[in-house]
Amino acid sequence: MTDMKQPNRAVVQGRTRMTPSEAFVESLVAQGVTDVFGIVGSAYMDALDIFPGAGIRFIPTAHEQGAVHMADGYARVSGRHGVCIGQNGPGITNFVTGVAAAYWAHSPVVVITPETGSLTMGLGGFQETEQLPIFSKITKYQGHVNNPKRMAEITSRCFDRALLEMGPTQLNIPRDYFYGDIECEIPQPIRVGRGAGDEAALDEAAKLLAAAKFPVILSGGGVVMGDATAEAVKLAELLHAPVASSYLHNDSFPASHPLWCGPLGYQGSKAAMKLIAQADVILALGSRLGPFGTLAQYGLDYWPKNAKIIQIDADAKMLGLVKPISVGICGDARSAAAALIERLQGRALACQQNKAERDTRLKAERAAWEKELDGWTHETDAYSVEISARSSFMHPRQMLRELERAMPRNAMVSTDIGNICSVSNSYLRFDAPRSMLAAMSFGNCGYAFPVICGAKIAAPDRPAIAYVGDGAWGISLNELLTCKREKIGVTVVLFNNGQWGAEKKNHVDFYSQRYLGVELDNPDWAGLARAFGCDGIRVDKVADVGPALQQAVKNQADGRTTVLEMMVTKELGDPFRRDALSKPVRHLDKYKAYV
Ligand SMILES: Cc1ncc(C[n+]2csc(CCOP(=O)(O)OP(=O)(O)O)c2C)c(N)n1
Ligand SMILES: [Mg+2]
Repeated sequence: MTDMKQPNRAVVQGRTRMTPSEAFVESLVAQGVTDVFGIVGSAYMDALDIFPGAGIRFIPTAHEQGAVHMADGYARVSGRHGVCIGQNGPGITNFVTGVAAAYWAHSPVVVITPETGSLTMGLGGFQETEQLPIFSKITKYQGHVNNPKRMAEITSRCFDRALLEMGPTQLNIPRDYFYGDIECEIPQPIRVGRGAGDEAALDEAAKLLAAAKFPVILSGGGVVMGDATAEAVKLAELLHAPVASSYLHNDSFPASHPLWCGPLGYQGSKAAMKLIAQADVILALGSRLGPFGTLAQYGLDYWPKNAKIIQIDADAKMLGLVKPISVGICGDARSAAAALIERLQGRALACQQNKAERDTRLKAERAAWEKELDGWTHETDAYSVEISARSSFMHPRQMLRELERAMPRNAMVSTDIGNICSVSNSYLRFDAPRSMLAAMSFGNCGYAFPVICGAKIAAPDRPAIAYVGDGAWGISLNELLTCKREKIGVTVVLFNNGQWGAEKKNHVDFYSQRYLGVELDNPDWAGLARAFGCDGIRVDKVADVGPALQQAVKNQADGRTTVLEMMVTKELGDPFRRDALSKPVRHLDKYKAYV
């Protein structure tokens, strides 16, 4: 017998007799898995038992939703699979929100769902539900082990497909199929590169860029996921093109670069919006051009009506889906950008002629936006001015600017869904990719904290910070238990405004301040963190923000999580869904007052 304390990462070679549990675990090792998140359950205990021998760490979480989010954060930061597992039935249904979030974050998460036993399925025994239909619309692939002999094959396919399609896959395993004797070979991982895309389309794109008088690059999540930052920078420099980031992908272009303009979309950069509005050619590099991300903001309807759009995306189905395009290229952002550089280098470019003039415009827009942000210390609408006058707490924008100043190098920041988290978009700047972990298009409150925990496990040496509103905190704070037990040292910047602010803003703007279900009655959050065995610091002065953040980040080195309870006023920034709300209309007499 081997030493139980010594993990062995060498995968068994050739056709070999083993149990399905062994085939499953060996397949995880073959795919490079070192960490699995979940809550323990009898359904898969036979496999879990041998994780230590395979060198796989099991990270027990407080809630299965937390486990998926952690796997998501882990995947987004490492570029490798995130993996989660749970008990059949309720453990698996607890995964749902996390899987939907990972789907829209394009995270290669493998969701392992042990199922009720094959011999009792349909009889309504214990913890039984059909687990495939539940995830059918939020996974890229669903593998069902329909015979224990296929355990290794189907397990491996779920891993291959998660990376191929950049999204969650489900591995569904009837729980009795972990037992028995099988003979099988552990498959090698299959990794397929997409390359740069169609030659003719690349030629056409190069022609448009060479003729462009005001090209603008829109760098998207594909630049981050495709490790294409260096190519994006080179292409931007070649064209001397301003670079806007797509919504919530602020880490897709280095903020310290002179061509950086900041993000488009909700609470994004006016400089980016005003510059892209002038473009005659837009190169959308690694972006699906999601509809929410290009909505008008600050009264600026900035998406140019007549510009030619070149769209590069690794998923062919995204090309031209949302915005009309001139050229669509299905390719990896890095290879496609390199192919364009090759075609444009040494060629006469129309945009070289007005380079100086374009540069002046770029610098002016950047400077104007910074100046505006410097002066924008609080919200100026009537509600915000009145409500904050009654408070001695910090203005959210002042606090966010201060956090920006104090942000440690190479930090990873996750952001939740809420009014202050949204406003933070203007103040989140990164030099490295895989640094911004926003709740993406699924938009669920409760995302940021577990995600940063997973990110920290993937990158223990990087500062890990979550921005969370107090409402969203109530959904997710249970994972403090995991931080304490597993010694995961992260920093939670908790915005205490005593309300579900983002929704309250709709009451202010559209429902004549008829507040319903938006007030919170908070405990002492910093004290509560200490009760969990973590650190808690209450901050109510702007001058204390930086030192508190530095202290909290220092605590991370000792595996200590700190909650910074930021006392802020109740003022509120622009609403999320101005696009989707309208003033109430009531026809029935009994509701006539509700307008
Ligand atoms: C799981 C989930 N439930 C409800 C919502 C709707 N929602 C969006 S923002 C928001 C308020 C967030 O409040 P808080 O976390 O306190 O942040 P704040 O807006 O106050 O900054 C709510 C309830 C959501 N996005 N996700
Ligand atoms: Mg709040």
